[in-house]
Amino acid sequence: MKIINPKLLDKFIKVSERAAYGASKFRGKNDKIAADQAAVDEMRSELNKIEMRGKVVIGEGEMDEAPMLFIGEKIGNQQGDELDIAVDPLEGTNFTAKNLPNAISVLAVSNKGGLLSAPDTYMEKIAVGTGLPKNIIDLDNSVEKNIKLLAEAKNTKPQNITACVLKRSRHDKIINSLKKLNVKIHFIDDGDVTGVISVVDKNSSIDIYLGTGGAPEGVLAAAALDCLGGQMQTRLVLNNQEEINRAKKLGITDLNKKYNINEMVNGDVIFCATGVTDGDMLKGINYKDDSFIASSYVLHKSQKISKKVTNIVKK
Ligand code: VTB
Repeated sequence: MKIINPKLLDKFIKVSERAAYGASKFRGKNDKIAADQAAVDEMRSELNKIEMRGKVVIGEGEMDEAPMLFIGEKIGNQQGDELDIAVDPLEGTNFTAKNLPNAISVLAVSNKGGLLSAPDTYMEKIAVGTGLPKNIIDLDNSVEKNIKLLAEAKNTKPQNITACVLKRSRHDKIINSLKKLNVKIHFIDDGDVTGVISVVDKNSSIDIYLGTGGAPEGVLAAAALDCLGGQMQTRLVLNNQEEINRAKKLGITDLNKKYNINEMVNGDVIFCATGVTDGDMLKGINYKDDSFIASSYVLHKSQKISKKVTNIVKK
């Protein structure tokens, strides 16, 4: 496997730290757009300091709809290794605007071609943690079948399983099936990157994530699970010709493909997430004189690095 230069790790941590700091200035200010913009500005300027020939493969949107960090944008100083970057400068714009838990700034890095270039559409997602038989869950199984298989593998009953689901009306059918099985449901309002990662988090009681959320967030979560050893399966939801065209433009030919992690993430990968507001996984940004304190979740697959880092950074 071609390794991503480990020396770059600290630089990428700095990127998500600065983005989180940018967004943190807008906590509780009821302005999602300003919060997102501040995160984007900080993230982009920090990325451009890094010695790399970087390209955004998942970003703020396609070229005609996003002025910055658009899909295809070249970043870095255009010297050094060719890297692909997936970014979500602010995952949880609502959380930030309302100063609610679980807003994060997040990015993933691979060698060129190592991340699925997903369109900004919806994606069906299902994920479970480590230590389970391979391919235990499948998007084409009924909810009942997936839960029963998971309960069996965990040597327990469905009523002892906890599922994480985005609170959306499109999930009513899933929610009804879970309720019939007496599965405990952990609802989230937004932030399914954290939701998916919670299946591998030892401090969380979540056993399975299921539902439909953003495709970009799906690839970011896959990058984290790839380092941590969980299982995930996804499928793009393309509702109309316009979405189909966008997917095709990004090189997707099989529109109904079910992706396993290794089809979304190929080879070495780095994942960095920094808390904006306090959350289940990370503490939010804290201000201290002319500095800020940032806590981040950092993964580097080839180096087997999985750590939480707290840094004091000059504003
Ligand atoms: C999720 C979640 C995001 O969008 O992907 C969700 O992770 C899905 O979209 O934090 P809808 O809000 O349209 O249902 C977010 O909630 C916001 O980007």
